[in-house]
Amino acid sequence: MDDLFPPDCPGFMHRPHWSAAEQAEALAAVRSVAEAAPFYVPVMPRSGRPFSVRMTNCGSLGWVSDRNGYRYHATHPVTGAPWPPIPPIILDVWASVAGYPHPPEACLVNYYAPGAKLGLHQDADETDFTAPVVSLSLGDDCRFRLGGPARRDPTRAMRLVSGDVAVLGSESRLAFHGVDRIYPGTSTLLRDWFPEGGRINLTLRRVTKPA
Ligand code: MD6
Ligand code: FE
Repeated sequence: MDDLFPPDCPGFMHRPHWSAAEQAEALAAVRSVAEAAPFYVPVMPRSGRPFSVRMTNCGSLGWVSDRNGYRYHATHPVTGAPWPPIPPIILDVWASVAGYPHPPEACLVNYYAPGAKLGLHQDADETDFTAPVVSLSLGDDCRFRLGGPARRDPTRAMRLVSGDVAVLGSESRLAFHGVDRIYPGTSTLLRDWFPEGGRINLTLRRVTKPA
């Protein structure tokens, strides 16, 4: 069943957040991030198989994947430069929905071209699981899949649309999740930047325990 706002997933929250004007402003900020830190094609640990999603980051730490594994790193794997700061409009979302008294350190920026997807995974490379992961969507709709803390747990699908926020916190912090597919042509927001459209997802995370 699609399009559920699951009532029975403690710690999971999904709702519209950014207005159309805010989405345009956020997209311009993300575009500036990608000018300083270009999208690159990450590869899976061991196999070296490329992701279909392109990635970049902002914040003091960025999430990277290469043949050696997944980790957080302070610099871009291709340019070697520090990641640009997280734009204020994105930090504001964390401040209003995270319920966590310290700022995020990492903002992973994923770009999905129309055929891209992201397999079922857990966000478990952080050391502070008391902070939620806050996710924002811009551009085309997608089908997001959410399960439980074990890979074999049943999953449900829901549609994330441009401007939505989704939060994985408390009992849902380590829930498996992924993106089954993009629905091409459902948004014009990215048109001036990516003529084929697609979707951008931002995931904000606290990586280290605050001192
Ligand atoms: C995406 N999202 O929406 C991928 N992770 O493109 C994630 O992997 C994710 O939405 C942690 C918390 C929320 C998420
Ligand atoms: Fe994730």
